[in-house]
Amino acid sequence: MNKTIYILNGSNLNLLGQRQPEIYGHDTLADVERACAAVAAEKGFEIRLFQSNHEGAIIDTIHEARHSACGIVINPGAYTHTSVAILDALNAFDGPVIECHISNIHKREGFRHHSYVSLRADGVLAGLGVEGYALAVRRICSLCSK
Ligand code: CA2
Repeated sequence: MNKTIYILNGSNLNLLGQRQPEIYGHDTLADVERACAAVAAEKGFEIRLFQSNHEGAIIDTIHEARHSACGIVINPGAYTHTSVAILDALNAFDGPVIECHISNIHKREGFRHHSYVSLRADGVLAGLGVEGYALAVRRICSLCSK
């Protein structure tokens, strides 16, 4: 069985740790990658972390995941609230999907309260900071070990 977990990040998340630390904290995506790789390795899995500001590139990577990943952790950034296309791509993926938001989107502006991706996600984390990613990876490991 495939033991790779894809960790997909959407728009502006390349800026993590560089701006707005009061909302998103001080850790960078490289820190997220290290934390997730450590959790995955404990369980005998590996990760591939990907970030893009382009919706189509995220969709292409979800298509790639159909053949290369056992599960997906996804923080689509603002595409969460707008992208039927990312939802459609995730609906073509057979494994578990966990949606992860650094901030608590339900405590923020009304336009962040709706997520298209939640219509597909098997679980949703929001407001746990970047620690949410490693928790999501742990959950994917457990779902992919059944
Ligand atoms: O809380 C989250 O993880 C979000 O997915 C982050 C998105 C936002 O549009 C969603 O509503 C909630 C924004 C990501 C922007 O990331 C930045 C990180 C550091 C500095 C600037 C932007």
